[in-house]
Amino acid sequence: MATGTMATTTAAAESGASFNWGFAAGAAFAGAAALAISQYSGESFSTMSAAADVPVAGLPGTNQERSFFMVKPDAVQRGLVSEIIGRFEKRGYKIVAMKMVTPSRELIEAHYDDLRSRPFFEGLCKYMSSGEAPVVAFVVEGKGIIKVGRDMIGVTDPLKSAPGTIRGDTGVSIGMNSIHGSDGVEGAASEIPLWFSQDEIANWNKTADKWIYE
Ligand code: DAT
Ligand code: MG
Repeated sequence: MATGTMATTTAAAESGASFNWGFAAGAAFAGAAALAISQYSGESFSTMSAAADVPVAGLPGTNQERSFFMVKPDAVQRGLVSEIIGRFEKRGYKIVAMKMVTPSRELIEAHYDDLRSRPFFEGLCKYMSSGEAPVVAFVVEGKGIIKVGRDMIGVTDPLKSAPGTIRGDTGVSIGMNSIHGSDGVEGAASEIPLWFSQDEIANWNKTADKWIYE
């Protein structure tokens, strides 16, 4: 049928009879394209910049609270990146930064600086910066994310983490506990800028928020 239509149109075009129809169709197509372009680059998009003013570390206590998370090498190796990050998306949270990193020893030492005196510090740094697998660092934004993020993760030892939590669902070893999450407002405020520069953070408006926040 399409071929027949094409043939008819071509034959008619050759005779000049379909000029007006062709012009009309062309004009309609051009109009649609112009509309699409104006929607894409027009005011409704360019003025959507309310999120632009959120500071890198977020605004604790508001819907723009932010926390830092990292899928650890064990979970990257086991193919759990999407499983872990998907839980935050499903919960309704907004991901505002994400990258895969093979962290240096220096970066890991700075990240775990408060644990320097602990007996497991050396092993922890060696493991996290071994290079045998990267980590996936990401920043999540949303109401209560610092505490809720920790609740979603579970406690430090996966064996003691409740089923339903990330650690409680994915691991059995304390040193291979799938994910890191900032433990408080201060932790988030230091970890987010340690891992991400300002231009690596996407201050975007999530239109689905109107179905998430009442
Ligand atoms: P969390 O990651 O729950 O905030 P933390 O900050 O006390 O726990 O420790 C950082 C990481 O160090 C933890 O995720 C896994 C490792 N770790 C903690 N306690 C440990 C222990 N007793 N033995 C081995 N590794 C440990
Ligand atoms: Mg911690």
